[in-house]
Amino acid sequence: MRLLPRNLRRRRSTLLCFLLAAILLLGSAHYLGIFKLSSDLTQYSLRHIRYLKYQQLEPYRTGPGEQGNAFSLEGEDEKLIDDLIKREAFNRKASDKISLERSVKDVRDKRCKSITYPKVLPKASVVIIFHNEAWSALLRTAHSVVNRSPPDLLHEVVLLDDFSDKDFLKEKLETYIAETWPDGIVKLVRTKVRSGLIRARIAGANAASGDVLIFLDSHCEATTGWIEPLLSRINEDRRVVVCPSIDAIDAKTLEYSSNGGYQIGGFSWSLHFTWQDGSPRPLESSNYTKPISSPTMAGGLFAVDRKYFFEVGAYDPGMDVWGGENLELSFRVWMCGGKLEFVPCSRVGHIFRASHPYTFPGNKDTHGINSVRLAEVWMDEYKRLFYMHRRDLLNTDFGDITERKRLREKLKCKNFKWYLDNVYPQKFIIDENVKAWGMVRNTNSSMCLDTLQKDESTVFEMGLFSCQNGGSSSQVMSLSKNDQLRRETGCLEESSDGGSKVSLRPCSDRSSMKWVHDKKTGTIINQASGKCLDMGRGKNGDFVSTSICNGSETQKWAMQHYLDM
Ligand code: LR7
Ligand code: MN
Repeated sequence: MRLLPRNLRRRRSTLLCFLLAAILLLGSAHYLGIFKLSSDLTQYSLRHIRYLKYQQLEPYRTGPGEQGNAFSLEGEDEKLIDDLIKREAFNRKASDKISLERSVKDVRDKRCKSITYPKVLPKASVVIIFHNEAWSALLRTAHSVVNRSPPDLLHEVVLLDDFSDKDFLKEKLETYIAETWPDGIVKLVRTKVRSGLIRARIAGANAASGDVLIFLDSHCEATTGWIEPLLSRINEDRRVVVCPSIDAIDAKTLEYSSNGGYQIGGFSWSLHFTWQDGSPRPLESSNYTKPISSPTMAGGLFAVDRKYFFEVGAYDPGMDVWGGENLELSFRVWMCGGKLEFVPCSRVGHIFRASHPYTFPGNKDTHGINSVRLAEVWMDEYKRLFYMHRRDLLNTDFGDITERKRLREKLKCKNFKWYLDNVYPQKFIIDENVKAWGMVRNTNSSMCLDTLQKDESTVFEMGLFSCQNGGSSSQVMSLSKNDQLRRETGCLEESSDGGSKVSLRPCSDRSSMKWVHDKKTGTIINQASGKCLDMGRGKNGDFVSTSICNGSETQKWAMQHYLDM
């Protein structure tokens, strides 16, 4: 062996000593958690970058769809676009061309902008559930939340994948998230089976650990200042469930448009969600910016204290795929001691799609069956009005509801009548507090007034159809205490243009919408014109009209149930 020169030998041993010391040091450093400290430092600086990004004013951007403007694909074949919209329920191609971080105008009322919220507020876990959502719609939702929430208030964003089978939602999505948000603010969690949106939201809530849960659909855009009013309201009262005001993002052009007005939630007796005018509070009112109580929520967008969400019973895990959970949660929160509100200063856009871009396993009417579960648990004797509209569901197998009934007992919830009287006094109850209700039968024939299944959000001519003996909800009318012949939202009105037809349109106080019915003679006389409701026979079949009262048989009517006249 060749000996090394003495000086080198010395150098080698110093080197060895040095290495040994380094290994010892690193080992103990690791043991003492110093590495963790360094990774914490990295996390810290990543977060710091997000802080800085948040603090910068949103840059003014130009490009497709920027500022929330409409974007149309120039030169694209309209027919192809229509086909795409039919297939995917929105214009995915346009969405794909718009930046994932596009700007949207600050659509808040100016009074909202001068509100200062407490610096310290509970932190939010934003839970976004999705099943086979389009890439750009999903990620634009996530970006809008991260970019427009003060970092101090955002605990995490949970993307809950409800067992999607699209390839791009697998590794590609994982990589995108890891590279885009290296500080881990956005987490991806997946269910192991297709759960449907109700169980998916429960899974999302279970995966979240922030103080407040904020649920969003996977095709939303949060706008400036959206999160502060939600968190601040829950900070004041942890039993309030708060909804942002929901703006529309057009399914074809992706245009963000603010409805600006006051809308709150209602429901129809067939248990569909409906929008209601939120007045009487006028837009000019000084308390415009205050939260406004709402009987129901649309379902997809709301904030709730995380612990309270579970205390009040989360969701009914027996509900499948889509529908009904929004009214169930609304009734339950009110009946069990909580409140439900919309805050006009928090604005979030949602792509309103005309169809569902996903399958319903088993092709079941999940909205119908879920609604039966909610009616059976929460609506007491008022479930009769639901079945009146959905006779087809009377003998459906709706599964086991004992757990939900037990929950209602455990929480000592109030009854549905309390809810109607106190939370939704403006709701018209077809068969209560009215003079008469049921079929309106022309006594001379076996014909009854019938909507002929027309869309009741539009104005249409009232029709006639052979009486179904109470079997068809399209023949149910009520004669109210104030002499309106009405349905849930529409009233019978004599045409104002002097024509003799009668139509059904949104109720108001006009005298052309008032009818005086004489049970003995059978006449139904319009208060404005003094004419009688009449049945005509035309070439195209029977029709309803008004004509000078003449005692003829065609002017005699009887209602199915008389209560108080
Ligand atoms: O099996 C499913 N699994 C899911 O994760 C089916 C759906 N989903 C996801 C889906 O990807 C989406 O993010 O669930 C979310 C809601 O589904 P949508 O967008 O198809 O529902 P919608 O917007 O048509 O319906 C409204 O009513 C539903 C009733 O069950 C839900 O409560 C929706 O959240 C709700 N959306 C809103 O309230 C947005 C505002 C619209 C209004 C009015
Ligand atoms: Mn939606």
